Amino acid sequence: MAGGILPFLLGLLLLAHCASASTHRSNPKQNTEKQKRDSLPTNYTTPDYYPTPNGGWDSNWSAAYAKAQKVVSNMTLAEKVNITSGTGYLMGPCVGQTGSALRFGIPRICLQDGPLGIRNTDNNTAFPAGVTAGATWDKDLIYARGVAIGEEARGKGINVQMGPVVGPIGRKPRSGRIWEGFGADPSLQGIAAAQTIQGMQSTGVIATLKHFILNEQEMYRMTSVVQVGYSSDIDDRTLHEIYLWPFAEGVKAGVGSIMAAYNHVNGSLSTQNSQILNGLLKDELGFQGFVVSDWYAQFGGVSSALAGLDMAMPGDGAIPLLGDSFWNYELSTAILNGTVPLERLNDMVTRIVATWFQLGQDDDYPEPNFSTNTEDATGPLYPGALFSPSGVVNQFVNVQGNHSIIAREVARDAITLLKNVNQTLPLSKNASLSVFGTDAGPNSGGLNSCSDMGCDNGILTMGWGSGTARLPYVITPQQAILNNSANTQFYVSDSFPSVTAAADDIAIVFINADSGENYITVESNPGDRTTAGLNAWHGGDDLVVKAAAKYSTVIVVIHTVGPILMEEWIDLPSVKAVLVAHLPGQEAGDSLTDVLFGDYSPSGHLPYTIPHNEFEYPASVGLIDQLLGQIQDQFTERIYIDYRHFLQANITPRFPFGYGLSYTTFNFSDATLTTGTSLTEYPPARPAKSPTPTYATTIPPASEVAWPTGFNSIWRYLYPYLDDPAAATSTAPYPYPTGYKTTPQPAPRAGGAQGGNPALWDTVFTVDLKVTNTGTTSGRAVAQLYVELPGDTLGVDLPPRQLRQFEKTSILAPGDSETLSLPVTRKDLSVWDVVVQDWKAPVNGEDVKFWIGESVALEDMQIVCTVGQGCESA
Ligand SMILES: *[C@@H]1O[C@H](CO)[C@@H](O)[C@H](O)[C@H]1NC(C)=O
Ligand SMILES: *[C@@H]1O[C@H](CO)[C@@H](O)[C@H](O)[C@H]1NC(C)=O
Ligand SMILES: *[C@@H]1O[C@H](CO)[C@@H](O)[C@H](O)[C@H]1NC(C)=O
Ligand SMILES: *[C@@H]1O[C@H](CO)[C@@H](O)[C@H](O)[C@H]1NC(C)=O
Ligand SMILES: *[C@@H]1O[C@H](CO)[C@@H](O)[C@H](O)[C@H]1NC(C)=O
Ligand SMILES: *[C@@H]1O[C@H](CO)[C@@H](O)[C@H](O)[C@H]1NC(C)=O
Ligand SMILES: *[C@@H]1O[C@H](CO)[C@@H](O)[C@H](O)[C@H]1NC(C)=O
Ligand SMILES: *[C@@H]1O[C@H](CO)[C@@H](O)[C@H](O)[C@H]1NC(C)=O
Ligand SMILES: *[C@@H]1O[C@H](CO)[C@@H](O)[C@H](O)[C@H]1NC(C)=O
Ligand SMILES: CC(=O)N[C@H]1CO[C@H](CO)[C@@H](O)[C@@H]1O
Repeated sequence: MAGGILPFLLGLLLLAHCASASTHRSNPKQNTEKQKRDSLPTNYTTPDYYPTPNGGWDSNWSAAYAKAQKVVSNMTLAEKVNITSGTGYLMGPCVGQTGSALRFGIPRICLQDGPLGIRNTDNNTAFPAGVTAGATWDKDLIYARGVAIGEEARGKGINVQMGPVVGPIGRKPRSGRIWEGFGADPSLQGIAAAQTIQGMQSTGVIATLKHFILNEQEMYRMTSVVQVGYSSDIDDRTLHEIYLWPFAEGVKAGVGSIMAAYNHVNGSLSTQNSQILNGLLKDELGFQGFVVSDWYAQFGGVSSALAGLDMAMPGDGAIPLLGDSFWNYELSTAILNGTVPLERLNDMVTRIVATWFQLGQDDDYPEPNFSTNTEDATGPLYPGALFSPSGVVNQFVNVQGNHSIIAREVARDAITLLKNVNQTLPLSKNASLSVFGTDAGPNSGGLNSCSDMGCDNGILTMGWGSGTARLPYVITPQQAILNNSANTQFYVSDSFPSVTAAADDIAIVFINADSGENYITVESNPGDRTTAGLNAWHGGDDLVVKAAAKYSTVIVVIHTVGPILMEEWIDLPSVKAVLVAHLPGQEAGDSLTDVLFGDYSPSGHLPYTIPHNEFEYPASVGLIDQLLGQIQDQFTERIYIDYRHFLQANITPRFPFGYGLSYTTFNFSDATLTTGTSLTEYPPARPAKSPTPTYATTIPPASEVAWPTGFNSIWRYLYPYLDDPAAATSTAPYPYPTGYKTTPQPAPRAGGAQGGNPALWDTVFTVDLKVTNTGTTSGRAVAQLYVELPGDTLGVDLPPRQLRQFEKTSILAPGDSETLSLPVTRKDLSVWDVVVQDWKAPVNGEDVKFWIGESVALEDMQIVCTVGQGCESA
């Protein structure tokens, strides 16, 4: 989300003042029109999908929906509108909050960022970022990180914690926020998101999977008074096989909320795109929770309600702090005048209340005890109001528990060793070291001196934007190295000093590459890496080259948001070892020295490809920079992103997806292929929907949204109430969107439960194999399973290998073995059939191959299994 988009919004506010503020009130006409899409390429379509399928038909949620139905059936119109609508920017402790229905014990629901810990608070943990969690390839660690984030959210009284991120997926290597998700592959994203969601939600907090969908570039994603946000134009198969895939896994894991993105999809704004919200998410994927808008991503009241939005955040209209809204009092009006069917409002509220029950928040859940707006103990309760009552806003509750342990484990087990000539690593504790680069040291401006981490100064622990958390402290590499080797000289500078190096001196050079969210520009990079490109920042390449000229042994340590170019130095003879430490969070130093000095072998693997240069990517994944008119971002590379492209174009990258060395070596052996559920061309028929809650359909009396007598309202705070409710009732016809209808759509055949037809998750094959540590040091191996599908049989083109499953061993001592089991589902072997609108698989898995190895590259494959023939060494 963009709760910190204040500077951007203030800019808009100024523009709005120059124009006329009244034009930005929700305009009834505007509400129905699709966003302007004159320039949508003619071969993309925006299907309509109405009405919104009601929630509550999946058995996993039936108890929660039954409780919700009792409550919602007794709610007044004002209470219902309260639960769906944010009360305005800066109108409470969290980045967003709804109104309340206290008669039923439902408080103002607090929503807070973000995916790597609690944003803008104190006594919290700054966890490693999503990309770091992905690089561990360790499901248990990813789950444990989710639990810890959930515990911290609950401890601060947050109802809805906004993470994890699977979109952007990493289509564009320069895109600003690819570090918030888990890596450039749908299965890696999906598995990691499901673990994170289950971990977070085990604590009772509602997780938010975001951003739905195709938010693959930061620049121009937002609609402003001067420009409409870009449109991601995509074909149906690519959407299903790449971008929708991790969302399906998240829905299957039971995620409580999903955030609708800023961008358009095929020319229709994400928050009012009935095809993606009603059709794909709520019907095909069977999502039972609620859809929340990204902050200020809502641009129509009626249109967004009809298209399937359930909660508007932060509640204001297009411009904050003007006291206007698309919902709140406008939604009350739209119900009284019959334009938004009462059934739709009932479904919105039921979805939100059912989610609250599903996560057990009716049982002793704390209220917010922190403020995202200030670090002071006391202050205004509603900073957005000119005259606000004051009180205690921060209780400084320490929620860190023992989470530094899990934070360090994730950061350590993500560290990815790319080069290690002649066992340069690990270092001995008394080695004579010279350390270069500001990335080894602290932020010279002070810890957290840049709001939302909007600078690149010192050790890079995370990117910038709303997806950050304040550091309670940071262990810098400098501190941690000093603890391990007193014999170290530090040159915490980005220019190479004049030094004389003895023959056995070792140089460690720290470099980094940063990026973030579009509301902050850092060193001329507006979120996306426009200026820096994929190179190291602050002359990092030059620093390595100069060190390599002076020292015969150079170790490069990289903190990076994503792919980074290394060609200027990777083949220099003195560059002996290279470690990618990703974005480690607060435990940066200790997690690194755990590996540098050999207490642990590195066990991370790249969650993306590292190319030789950017020309190796398809042109269509470059950033689009266009000042006027709506950008049409066509996904013409289709399914061929990251390694899928490199395989298809037959380009050997510098380092392949999944790559990562260890201090030891592993042998995969004794592999067996077991057949499970027999694989038919299409899955068996989906289960029918169970009935959903029903309510009275008569429009409630207008008096239900009259101001309560003696109500002490707060200026600019957003309410459901109307000054003259009777005037809102109307029987005038309403110009509904084209394609609008009220009779339910036939249930899509690919649906049937959370995530889709449950048969898609039948295990159809399992590969078991033995992993043996064949080296002389302890270490952990990752077995990655890639599928090779028969494109001819399926009638589509396909990359030769696609990741579908992985497992990581425990720490294996030299000579020790562990058996890993890699189940493969029906969906893992299927492609999206655009005609039948279902998942299509090769019958009985004929001609399917399973490749198991330590990266996607053929030379890193150890085992290959063929259906009907069994397994052998690759
Ligand atoms: C976008 O347009 C393409 C081409 O017409 C179509 O295949 C696809 O289903 C559309 N997707 C959405 C979400 O509208
Ligand atoms: C709501 O009203 C129903 C009767 O319609 C009643 O049985 C139920 O107890 C009420 N529930 C609450 C939470 O007030
Ligand atoms: C709606 O929520 C506000 C807080 O945002 C609260 O003051 C008001 O009492 C609520 N209205 C009803 C009818 O519960
Ligand atoms: C739409 O047309 C463009 C230009 O011809 C092409 O590159 C793109 O693949 C087409 N998209 C679809 C969904 O057919
Ligand atoms: C949903 O219910 C099924 C069957 O009762 C169960 O196997 C599954 O684990 C449940 N999923 C979730 C996310 O609760
Ligand atoms: C009903 O109210 C909504 C919200 O103000 C408005 O957008 C819509 O145009 C109204 N419908 C009619 C028929 O006036
Ligand atoms: C603040 O957090 C503590 C510990 O989680 C909790 O006990 C308390 O109820 C919270 N404060 C409020 C006002 O809910
Ligand atoms: C952290 O503390 C919890 C209980 O407070 C305990 O269950 C857990 O094992 C501890 N975790 C670690 C990694 O020590
Ligand atoms: C690795 O060590 C061997 C034996 O000491 C030496 O011959 C070789 O040149 C070294 N390789 C590199 C790349 O330094
Ligand atoms: C235990 C702890 O770290 N407490 C800190 C909580 O936050 C306040 C305000 O930032 C600090 O003063 C405490 O030291």
